[in-house]
Amino acid sequence: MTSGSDHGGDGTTTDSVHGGDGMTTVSVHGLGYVGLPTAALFANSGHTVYGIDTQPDKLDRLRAEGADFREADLNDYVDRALDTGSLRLRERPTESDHHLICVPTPFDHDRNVADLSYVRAAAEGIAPKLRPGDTVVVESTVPPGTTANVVAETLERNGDLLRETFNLAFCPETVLPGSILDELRHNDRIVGGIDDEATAAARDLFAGAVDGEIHAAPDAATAEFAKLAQNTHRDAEIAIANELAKVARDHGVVPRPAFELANEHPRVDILNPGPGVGGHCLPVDPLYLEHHSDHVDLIERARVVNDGMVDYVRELLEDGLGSLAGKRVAVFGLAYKGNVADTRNSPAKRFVEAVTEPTTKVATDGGEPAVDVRVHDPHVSDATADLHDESAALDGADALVFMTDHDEFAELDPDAVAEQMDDNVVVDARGLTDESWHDAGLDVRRL
Ligand code: SAJ
Repeated sequence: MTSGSDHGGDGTTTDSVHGGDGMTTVSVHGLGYVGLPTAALFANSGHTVYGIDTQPDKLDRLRAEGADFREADLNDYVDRALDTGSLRLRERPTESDHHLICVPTPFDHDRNVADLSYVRAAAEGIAPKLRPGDTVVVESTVPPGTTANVVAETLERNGDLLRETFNLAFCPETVLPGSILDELRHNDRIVGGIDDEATAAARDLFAGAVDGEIHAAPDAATAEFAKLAQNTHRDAEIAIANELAKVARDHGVVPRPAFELANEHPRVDILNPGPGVGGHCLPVDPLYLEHHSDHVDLIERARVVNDGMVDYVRELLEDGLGSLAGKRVAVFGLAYKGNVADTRNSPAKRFVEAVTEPTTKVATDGGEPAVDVRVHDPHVSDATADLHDESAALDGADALVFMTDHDEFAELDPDAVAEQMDDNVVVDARGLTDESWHDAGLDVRRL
């Protein structure tokens, strides 16, 4: 696809005038899986949007091939914005009425802090282009206080304006891999500015583009905290489900049917147990709360419980097989959750490492691992992963472990699976099996 949208070169131009019909210019800094859909959202809402990314390769690919999300409707949505010229790609910041910061904020595990270098770099780039009355909105997940301190100071230090003269707010992204477009358009949003004017400016901007309600926070730090609280709460809820699942099994009770019954109570909603929590949000966001607080306790325990599920799944496998030595294990699912291709922080990846780590290897003449792990994931095309197709993974396997709840796995025929396997151990960490798997002669251990 050739985008007619971007003859403009590198963005050193100042072609960002207010649209005559009241629509404005919006710059989106960082065209990742949040930034690019966000840029398309504003472009398809009548704004002229500059999509800014420091990686020229990414921009070239986008211009040539369009978007390549695993959601066809989202690709069409982005490509439409590129084709009509309402979304223009740039390598460097340009003047704009609004600037949205959508860059990554990874956790720096060595220093035990959020890595804000990309946020700082984006603010440094915006500062010289900022005009009085312009609005800057941080969407990247950040520790409370970042917008009003780090971002405000960076903008002031690198430009000519004092914070009173521009609007600065935080509005957390809400996209859910697998249904990005739907969530982007319909979710409620929270906005919190460094003053009331900034809150109002950010609220008006988002109100014009999303169908959901816009909730004004008293300030930016409250909005930042609310975002972290959402994912921290979910992580802790999954942790209680995981702990209850282990306790249930200790009592000889299969967890999920017990949870379904418990959830009949109007105020009980136990989530699904599983092999742990992956993705780039839930395993990371709770860590951002630890900074500047001595009261983090349960939150930290939840992380430990969820991270420990990989070892628990491995124990279930070892229980079934007796020993892993010399066994062939089919692992179904490498993605961090069902029906997505994303493997970031995936429990499945850690599980594969855990069962093939040196302590479980038995030295052979060739020094090969004694466990033959064959991973199958129809959604993942990760060149670094050693993936097998379904029958190559299953043929002659002693055990099958479900690590991801892809729809394809729920449709497997247990009799055919039993036929293909050598031994009959199945570890189901995702609730994909039912009684018919026992009836097929398989020894199923379920979470
Ligand atoms: N998981 C379970 N049991 C469950 C639900 C999830 O084990 O009952 C696991 C999943 O398998 C996965 C992990 O948790 O490994 C996270 O999956 P998820 O679907 O809960 O969340 P994410 O990380 O894909 O997206 C989250 C969402 N946050 C909340 O639901 C509060 C999403 O709405 C946010 O937009 C996103 O984080 C984000 O960007 O912050």
